[in-house]
Amino acid sequence: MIDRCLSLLLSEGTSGKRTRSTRTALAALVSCVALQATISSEAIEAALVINLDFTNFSTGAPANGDPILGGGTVADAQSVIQTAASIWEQAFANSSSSIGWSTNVGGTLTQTIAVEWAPLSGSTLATGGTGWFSSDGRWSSGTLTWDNDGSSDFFVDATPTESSEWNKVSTRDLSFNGIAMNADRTSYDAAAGVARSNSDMLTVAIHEIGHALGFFDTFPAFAASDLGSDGDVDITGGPFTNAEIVYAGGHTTFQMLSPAGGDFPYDPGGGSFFPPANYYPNVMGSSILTGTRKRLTETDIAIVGQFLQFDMNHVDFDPQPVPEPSSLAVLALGSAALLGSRARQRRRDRKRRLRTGQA
Ligand SMILES: [Ca+2]
Ligand SMILES: [Ca+2]
Ligand SMILES: [Ca+2]
Ligand SMILES: [Zn+2]
Repeated sequence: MIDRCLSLLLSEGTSGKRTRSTRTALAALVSCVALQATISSEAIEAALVINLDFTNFSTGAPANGDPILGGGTVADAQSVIQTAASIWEQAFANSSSSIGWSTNVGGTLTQTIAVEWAPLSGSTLATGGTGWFSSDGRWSSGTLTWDNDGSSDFFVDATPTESSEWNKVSTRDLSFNGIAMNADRTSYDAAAGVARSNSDMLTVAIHEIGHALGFFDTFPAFAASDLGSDGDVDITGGPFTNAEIVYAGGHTTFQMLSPAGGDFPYDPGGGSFFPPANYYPNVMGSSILTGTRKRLTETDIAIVGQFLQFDMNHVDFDPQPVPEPSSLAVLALGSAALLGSRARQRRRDRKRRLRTGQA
């Protein structure tokens, strides 16, 4: 199937004139790409598909080796962001969503996120958001924008599916309305180097993709998940039924004491950082400590699963990073979704747009 798509593309590209057969070939290519996307989705049993659009990712990107990239490369950064998306997908890979959106086909939700660079003010490392269609509240395309004005420095992990750069992991629970939930999967105490002195790009990417999935209080589906509109998301299904998780704006608000030992986020002896008394332990808290990595916790996943109405009995609350199926499949998925996205944008100009959040 992939070979056939490629050959159609090549024959179209080498044709001098737009003949009838060329148009037929082009139409076949589009449907072929769409079919390919379906096949890929089924292969990984995905109920959440995140298409990252890197079309403009090179524009404004720091040069390879720039301090913003922690000395890494733009290609490494792209790989880190793809890994972040795959972790979110993995959480819901074996579940299905019952949300009543016209685009929810067979319980699978698909979101396309444009990834780009721009100067961001203050301490903002990146922003993530989505617009939505006022007719039924569903997603329009999302955005993920990285700070490139020199005030943010990232650790771009060349091996983003493992966290051997850190020596310790804090894994702890908190009680939410009497329901114990994991709220902390923080790696800390990194060896000297960019992982210790910079902000972990994988963590920031997971956080911002959370926003692009609708994690902010003005997104209709999120707002509806707060029963009583009293500042907590109410979990109504699965192992954490009856949990109530506090939030404000686009972030959870619960904090946790730093792990004991004086080496959080790493041994401050001689360093310029100091361990705070408490911190936001989960990914969707409002800030990240330099020198730490956060994995998705049960709290982050439960909130997203709740407002996107996934079957919470089949959610993976401890998703592990997995490699993307193949770069070719990812590219095909991206182009298929991009075509649809642009068409929808032309048709609908009452789209509301919101950007929110900072890591
Ligand atoms: Ca900045
Ligand atoms: Ca690593
Ligand atoms: Ca509530
Ligand atoms: Zn945020």
